[in-house]
Amino acid sequence: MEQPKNRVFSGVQPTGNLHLGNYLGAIRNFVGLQATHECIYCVVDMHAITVWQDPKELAANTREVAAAYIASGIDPDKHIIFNQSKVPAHAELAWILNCVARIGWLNRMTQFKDKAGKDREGASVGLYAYPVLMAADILAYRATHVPVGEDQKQHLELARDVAQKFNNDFAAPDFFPLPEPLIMGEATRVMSLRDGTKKMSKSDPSDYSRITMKDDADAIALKIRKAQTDPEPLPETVEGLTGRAGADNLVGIYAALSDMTKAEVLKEFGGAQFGTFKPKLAELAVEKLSPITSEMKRMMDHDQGYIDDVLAKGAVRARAITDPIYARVREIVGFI
Ligand code: AQP
Repeated sequence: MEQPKNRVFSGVQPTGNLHLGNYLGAIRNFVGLQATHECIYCVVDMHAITVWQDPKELAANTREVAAAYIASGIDPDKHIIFNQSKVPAHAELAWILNCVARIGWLNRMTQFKDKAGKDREGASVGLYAYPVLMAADILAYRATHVPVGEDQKQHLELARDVAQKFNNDFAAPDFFPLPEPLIMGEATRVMSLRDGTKKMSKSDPSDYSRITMKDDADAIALKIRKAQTDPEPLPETVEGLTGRAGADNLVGIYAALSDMTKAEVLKEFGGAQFGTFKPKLAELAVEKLSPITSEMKRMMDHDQGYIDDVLAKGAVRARAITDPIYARVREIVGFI
């Protein structure tokens, strides 16, 4: 079976509040990879239900992530956009890989510890096994590259360990490629606007912690104006951002949105007060996000049929890739 060389797989959970971190850490990079790679972009609805989701909201959020992909510039005719639950190989391979992965490996996953919090006994089994499903998502396509934000690095390492152990256990050298993480750009970990030491996240109770892909220009400007900073002016160098998490975060966001480095941003704004910098950042964020936001809104309000069509056709094309790979996995494992 021929091994693809440049096959990209990645996904976003349809858990609502899609935010600037998801865009800069993931979706924007998905767009850029289309020119050089064969890309498969998934709305990972099976991951979403590892914590409770209202079924109606899950369906709406699934369409919304697909709309965000398309509005950001992913071409569903050239590449594949689909939702995970439509392709059975994800769940089927995940079971086999659950039997390959070790409990000790999963016990080290920091995201489970963060998400389960103090009530570990009350967390779902799915939340615990989430990284193995993620390994199955990638390996079901024998994908070679996975663009993700920095928070997913540990899960990617686990996917590589699972792939390696499968290949060793079943004496199938190189059957699964060891997928490479692609952690790209100046905003691989966008932080909360309320607390520069915490990741910007969908589940933060404060709306002011994140800029969402649904925010209008006024909301974006207000959230940036209220973003936590300090009284000092911006430093002249990147080293000067050390210990200034809020400032570092805003400079990183500006850099990513303008395709500059942080050093270049500070060359332009070093010495400026936040009263000057924040309106410039708001202007830039509105300029970059509002065409995406309005196209997403148009699709969600008037063209849900198109979104559903993209997801259905994408699933058929995704299955055409996973079917022969999973058939080979069955043979390797000894299923008749
Ligand atoms: N703050 C972030 N900065 C950069 N990248 C980020 N990503 C998430 N947050 C940031 C990247 O976005 C992609 C999709 O993420 P996800 O929806 O699958 O899951 P997540 O990491 O759990 O997202 P959230 O927003 O942080 O949700 P909650 O609040 O549920 O924990 C991934 O590539 C991720 O790295």
